[in-house]
Amino acid sequence: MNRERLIKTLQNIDVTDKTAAELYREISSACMDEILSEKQKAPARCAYYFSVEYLMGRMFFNNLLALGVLDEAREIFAAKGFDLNTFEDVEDAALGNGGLGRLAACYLDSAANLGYPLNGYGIRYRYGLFRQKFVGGEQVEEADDWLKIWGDPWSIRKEREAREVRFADMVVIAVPYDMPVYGKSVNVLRLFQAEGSPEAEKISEYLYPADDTEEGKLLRIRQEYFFSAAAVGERTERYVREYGTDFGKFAESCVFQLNDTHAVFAVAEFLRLLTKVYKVPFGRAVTIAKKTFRYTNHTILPEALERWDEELVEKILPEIAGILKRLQIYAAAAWKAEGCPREEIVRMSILGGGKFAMANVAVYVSERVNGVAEIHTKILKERLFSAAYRHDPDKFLNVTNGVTQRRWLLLCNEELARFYDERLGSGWREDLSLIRSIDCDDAETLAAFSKIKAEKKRQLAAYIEKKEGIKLLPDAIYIAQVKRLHEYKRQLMTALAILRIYFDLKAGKLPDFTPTVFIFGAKAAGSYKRAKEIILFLNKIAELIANDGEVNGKLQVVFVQNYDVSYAEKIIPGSDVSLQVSTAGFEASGTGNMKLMMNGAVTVGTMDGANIEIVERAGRENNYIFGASVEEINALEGKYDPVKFVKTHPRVREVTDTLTDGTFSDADGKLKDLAASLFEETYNRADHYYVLYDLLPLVDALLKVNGEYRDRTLFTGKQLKNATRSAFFSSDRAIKTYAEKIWGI
Ligand code: 26Q
Repeated sequence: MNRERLIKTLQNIDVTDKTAAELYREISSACMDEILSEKQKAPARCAYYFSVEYLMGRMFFNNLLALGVLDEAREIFAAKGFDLNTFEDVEDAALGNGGLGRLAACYLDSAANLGYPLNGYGIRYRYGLFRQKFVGGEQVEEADDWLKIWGDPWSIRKEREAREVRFADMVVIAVPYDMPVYGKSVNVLRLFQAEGSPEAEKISEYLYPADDTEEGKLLRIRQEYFFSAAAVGERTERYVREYGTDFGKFAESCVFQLNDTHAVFAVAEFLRLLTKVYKVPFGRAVTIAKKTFRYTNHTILPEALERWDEELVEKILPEIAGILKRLQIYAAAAWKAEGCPREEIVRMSILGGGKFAMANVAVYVSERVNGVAEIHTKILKERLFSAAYRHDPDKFLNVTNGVTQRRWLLLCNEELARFYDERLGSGWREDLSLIRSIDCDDAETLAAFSKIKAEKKRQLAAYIEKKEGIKLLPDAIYIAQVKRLHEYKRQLMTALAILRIYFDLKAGKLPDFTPTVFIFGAKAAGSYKRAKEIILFLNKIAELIANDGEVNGKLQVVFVQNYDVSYAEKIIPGSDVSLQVSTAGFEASGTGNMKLMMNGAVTVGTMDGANIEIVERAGRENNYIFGASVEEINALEGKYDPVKFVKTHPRVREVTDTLTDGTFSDADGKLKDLAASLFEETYNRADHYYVLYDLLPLVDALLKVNGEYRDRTLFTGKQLKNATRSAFFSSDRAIKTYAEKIWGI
C-alpha cells in the first residue's frame, strides 16, 4: 500500500454532482485498490475462523483508520465541502446477532493488526439481522436490506473460485465474496453466497435472528453445512494440489477454529473428503482431524446447545450422518479401550437419544477446547463437559474474551484517545497496556477526563434526539444496558428496579436523588415472545415516567430503536454506568461490559462472566457488585419459591403487582405472561433467573451509585480507573493467546 498515492487519489476525487452513495463507493474503491495492491506471501501455516456470524458494523471508518488516512481524508473532503460523517448513514454489515458475531469481528481486526495469518469463513447473508422499530412500544421487525443503497464496495466476488456443495436433494453453488481485513497483514474474510436455483438461494438469504434456539431446523442445518463444506472443500483441495493426498502435513498448514458448534459439520465433511474422496483410512483421518480442529464454547444455556435429529441430517446429508455415526462408534471404542466408565462414555457421546450432540463432536475432535472467561471455563470443566475434562484435562483452557480498542476506543472516542496521546505519546496505540500508567489521582487529569465524559454524553444526547426524537435530561447520570434481549440478562430485573426507584421518588423517600437516565438498547429474537414482552414493559415504564410531572425531571427511561454496532459506538462512550446484571453462571463472558469499561463507565453488575475479571483488575471498590454468586444460586436450587419470597418482601411485591393490576392497562394483558414467568412454572421454573431474589440488592447498588456520583472527584476517579485498567480486555491480548496457546501460528 502506498499512502502518498492513496492521498493523491483522494485529492483527485471530484465531489460535484455526485450522490453520497456514489462518493462512498468511489472513496471505498480507492482504498480497496491500495489494500489489494499489497501482495501477500501465503504463510506456511494459517488459522481459519469458522463462524456463522460476523457483526462487522461499518467498514468505512475502520478501514480508513487502518490505512492511516482517516484524519487526512476528513480534511481533504471537508475542503471540497463534503463531510465524511455523511457516511454515518451507511448501513452496518450486521451479519451477526450479538456477542459471538461481534467477537469474531474484533478477532479479525486484532489478528490483522498484529500480523497473524487468521482468515475467516462464513455466510454472506442477503439480509442481515432485522431492523427494529417500536410501534406502540412493541418491537416490529423489518428486513435488513443492507446492500440496497450503499452497496458493498469492501467485498470482491470471486466467481472463478465458486464451488459446488451437494445435498441429497439439491446442488448449491457457493460463490465466495472476499472482504480484506487490513493491518500489519492483509487477511481475508471469505463469505459464501448460495446460488444456482431459487431453492439454493434461500440458504444464504437470512441470518437466524436467534441467539437461543429457533425453528426452521432444516434450513439451519443447510446453512451450517453449506459454508463449512465450501470452506473445508477449498482448503483440502488446495492442500492436495500442493502436497498430494497423503495429508500427513495437513495439520501443519491449517488450523480450523470452530466459533461455537455452528460449523461442526466441517468435521464430518473433512472426514468424508479424506475417507471417501482421497481414500485415507478412517482412523487416520480422525487422527488428522484431531490435530486440525479447535473449539470455543460461548454458551451453556441448554436450549442453545445444538442437538440435531439423526433423521433430519440423514434426510438431506446421508453421507454426513453416516460419518457421524461411524465417528460415534470409533470414539466409543477408543474411550472403552482407555478404560472410561460406561456413564462417562454416555455423557461424551456424539449420538444419543436419536440426536447428534454437536458440542460433543466438537470436544472429541478438537485438540483444544476453550471457554471465554475464567468462570465460564470452570463451569465447562465442572459441569457441561465434566466427563471429557476428566478424560482429557489438558485439552481445556480459558481465553477470556477481548474487544478491539481500534473500534471501541480510537474510532468511537477520539477525545479519550487524544487524552492518552497528550499524556503518553502515541505508543499506547500499539501497546494498550501503557494506559495503566495514567495517574488517576491527579486533579488536572481527572478534570480533563471528566470534561471528555461530559462531551461524549452531550454527543450521545444529540444523537438520540436526532434518531428517536427524545431529549435526554442534560445533567444526569447515564446508565446503559445494551445487549441482546434475553431473560438471563435480566432486563426485566432492571425494569422492576426502575419502578421501585420511581415509587420511592414519588413517596419522597429519595430527597437527594441525582437525575438519572436509563438507556436501553436490545433486539429480541422474532420468535422470543417473552423477550418482546420485556421490551413492551420497558417502553410502558418509559412512557409512565415521561408523563409524570412529579418525577420526569429526575428519572428518565429511553429504549432506543435498532440497537446495532454503530449505535453502540455512540452509547458506550456516552455512558457513566454499565449494567451487567445476568444471573450468576449464565453469561459466558460478555464483551459490552469490556467496551463500557474501556470508555470509563463503572459497572453495576453480578459476579458473572468477565465482570469478575473486570473488577479484579479495576478494583471492586471502583465498581458496584451485588447479587447472588454462582455458589449461592446453586445452593438455592430447589429451595427458592418466588411466591413465598414476595410475601416477605412487600417492596418487591409492590412492583411486580404493576404487571397485573392495570398500572399499564393499555398493554392489553400482554404483561401477564411476565408475571407468570416470575410466579408460575411455565417453560421454566418460576423465576428461573432469580429476578426477584436479586432485585432489592440491585436497587441498593443503583442508589449507592446515585449517592456517590455527587462526589464528582470520587466518581470520576472510579471511572478513570476503570478506563486505564482495561488493557487486559483488548482483543490483541486475546488473539495473542489464541495464536500462541491454541493455533501455534
Ligand atoms: C443454537 C441452536 C440453534 C440455533 C441457534 C443457536 C445459537 C445461535 C447463536 C446459539 C447461540 C448463539 C450465540 C451465542 C452468543 O452470542 N454467545 C455470547 O458469546 C459472547 C462471545 O463469547 C459472550 O461474551 C456472551 O457472554 C455470550 O452470550
